[in-house]
Amino acid sequence: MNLQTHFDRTIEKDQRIEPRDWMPDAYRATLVRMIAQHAHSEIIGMQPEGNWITRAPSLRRKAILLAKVQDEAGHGLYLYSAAETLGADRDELVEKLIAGKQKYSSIFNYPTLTFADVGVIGWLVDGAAICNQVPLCRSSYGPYARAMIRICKEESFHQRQGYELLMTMMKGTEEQRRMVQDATNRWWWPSLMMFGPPDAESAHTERSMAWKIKRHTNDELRQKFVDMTVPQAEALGVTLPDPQLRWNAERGHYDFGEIDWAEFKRVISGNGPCNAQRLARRRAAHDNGAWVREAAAAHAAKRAERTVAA
Ligand code: BYC
Repeated sequence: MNLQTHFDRTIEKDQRIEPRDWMPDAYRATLVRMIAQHAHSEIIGMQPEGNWITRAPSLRRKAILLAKVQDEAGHGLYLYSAAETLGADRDELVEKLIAGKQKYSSIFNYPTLTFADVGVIGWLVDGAAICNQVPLCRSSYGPYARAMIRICKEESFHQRQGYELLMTMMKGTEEQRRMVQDATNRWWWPSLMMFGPPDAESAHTERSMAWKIKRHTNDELRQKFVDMTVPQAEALGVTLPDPQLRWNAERGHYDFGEIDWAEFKRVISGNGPCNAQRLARRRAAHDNGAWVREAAAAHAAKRAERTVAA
């Protein structure tokens, strides 16, 4: 059977494409782009919260936050490995990230101003990530889909820790409730932007849906997130900063206001509030880690020499 036909049938039957299978070049390139951006997001995503580890208000909160940030490093590593199964070179991907040539999620270019931001990131950012990533567990590329299973389990712990932190703060002082509301106001719209541009302007959705890499469009997932989050905000006692947010019985969904797409474009083109700082930190961490990579390579070379000699 022709290779293309075999590939098409595999997709049609909802079976997985595995690393050694033939695949169209554009399918491979789309996956490398998406998985690399996802890996970079996890790695850059450690910064906004990592910033609060030394300032967590209790030992318990510090232990939880440390665990969460470590999970994100782990997610980045699984994802770089998944990209390597497609023939991508991890060093090259990292170089592209620090040279600003490959994207990471817009959301990580906003500052974390108070400890309430840690809770709101868990609730909204990890909530949006789960909404977007659970369907990726059924993505047509095997290694990506399998990596997403564990990632989603861990994301769900992250979301709950955020919500639990916010519930605790909402039961606290007036000042704490004010902090939660303020953080919600700042993170709500950027969280909606995480799902990407509207479907009509999404360059890759149609192709990626046909290949079953993506299982839902950007707008479908954004709507699902809004519908899921409104009752959570009510239970928490915070107001989502959108006067147009209301239940539409006819559609069976919440209507919501217009997203500021000009802001989204600014952020993804490198001009958000923290883009420069995030990349500078990542570059510095990469440079500081050079000796570790050199030592590991020297050790591997010695072991290989010893094996040959033996
Ligand atoms: N930020 O055609 P479209 C996490 C880009 S990790 C920046 O719709 P696609 C977490 C897009 O790349 C969060 N760029 O693209 C981590 C494309 O540009 P290029 C990341 C964005 O791929 C730690 C262009 O806009 N999640 O949640 O079909 C702690 C056109 O877009 C964004 C993933 O990576 C954005 N928000 O759909 C806590 C999940 N949106 O490449 C949480 C996997 C779009 O043509 N990725 N762009 O230059 C996906 O599901 C899809 O790639 C997206 C975009 C829905 C993000």
